[in-house]
Amino acid sequence: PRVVVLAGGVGGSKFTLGVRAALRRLNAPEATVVVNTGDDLWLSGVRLQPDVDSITYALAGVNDTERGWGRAGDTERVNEELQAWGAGWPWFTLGDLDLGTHLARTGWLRDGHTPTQVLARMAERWPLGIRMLPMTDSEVDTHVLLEDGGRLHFQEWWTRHRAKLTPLAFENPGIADAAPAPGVTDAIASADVVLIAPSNPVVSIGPILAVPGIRDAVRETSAKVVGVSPIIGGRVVRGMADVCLTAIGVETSAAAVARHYGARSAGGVLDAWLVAEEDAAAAPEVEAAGIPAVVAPLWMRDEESSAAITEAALGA
Ligand code: GDP
Ligand code: FO1
Ligand code: CA
Repeated sequence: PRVVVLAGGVGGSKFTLGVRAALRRLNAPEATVVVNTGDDLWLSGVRLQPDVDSITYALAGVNDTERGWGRAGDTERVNEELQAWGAGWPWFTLGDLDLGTHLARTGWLRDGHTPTQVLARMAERWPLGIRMLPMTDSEVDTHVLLEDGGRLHFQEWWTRHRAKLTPLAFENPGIADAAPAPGVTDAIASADVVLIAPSNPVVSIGPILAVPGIRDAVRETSAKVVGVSPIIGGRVVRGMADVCLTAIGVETSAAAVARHYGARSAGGVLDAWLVAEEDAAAAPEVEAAGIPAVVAPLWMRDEESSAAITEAALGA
């Protein structure tokens, strides 16, 4: 099957590894992952793409699996020097190997290549086995609006304040004028299955669907659209999706997130929703919203357990 995955960083990369493994078993390795670029930012003169890099490094097998971001075995010599200069953010670490990626990317962007072209070039270094596309070539970094009227880049809100400042809303300035990256809507239109990774529904999947044209492409494709719950046992596995969901008035539960995405038959994007075994009791609630629910183990402990989720989704 031709598979398209919509994904963010940590949940997205663990899921994408499983998609690749499952498709290899079917001898059908044709998959495209459309990656959130709302997390991107400029820092110390370089362009960072945290979710793009998390997935690239994970598919290449060079990621730091403990931290969930950056390169395995990285060092921080350049970062110490940046800190000594008072450059960048004191709470934000740029690893030496990771900085190589940012420098290469920024150089190519300055040479006039688009983010899509830059990502294609970066993907040539390793046999990733999955085509990666950014959601858009426009810079639409996610901002967090705060109660006191302030506004922070999502990365500052998360890495500096650890999501402790109550968010009122999330915004992607400029997104109304952004277009899907070349190839994104075609991939969705010609897919057999579209998978929504168990990524943050608000700041990872939210921005992807907010790029004008992407939500419509998902609504109109002849592919089956299957989502995987990022909530297990009524909790986020890690990260700050609970804080993000609360801000947009959605409960942190598998059923509430399914209702947030909505049934395709009722104006939403889902044809089916995978809920964790721990949330089996929520399945009737999901079905009541017109979304067929499939109960499956949703812990992505390793490539095998993640591949089993893709197999359950393909069976749905
Ligand atoms: P980020 O960009 O690094 O924040 O990562 P994503 O947006 O791709 O994914 C974050 C979400 O992944 C969180 O809401 C977690 O609950 C979810 N997640 C992480 N690990 C797992 C897992 O093993 N299983 C499931 N179902 N969800 C997970
Ligand atoms: N997360 C942190 O908590 N602290 C950091 O210093 C940090 C540095 C960093 C550098 C490059 C990169 O691609 C990601 C980095 N992250 C860091 C992770 C990132 O902020 C987030 O976890 C994701 O963007 C959340 O979706
Ligand atoms: Ca992210």
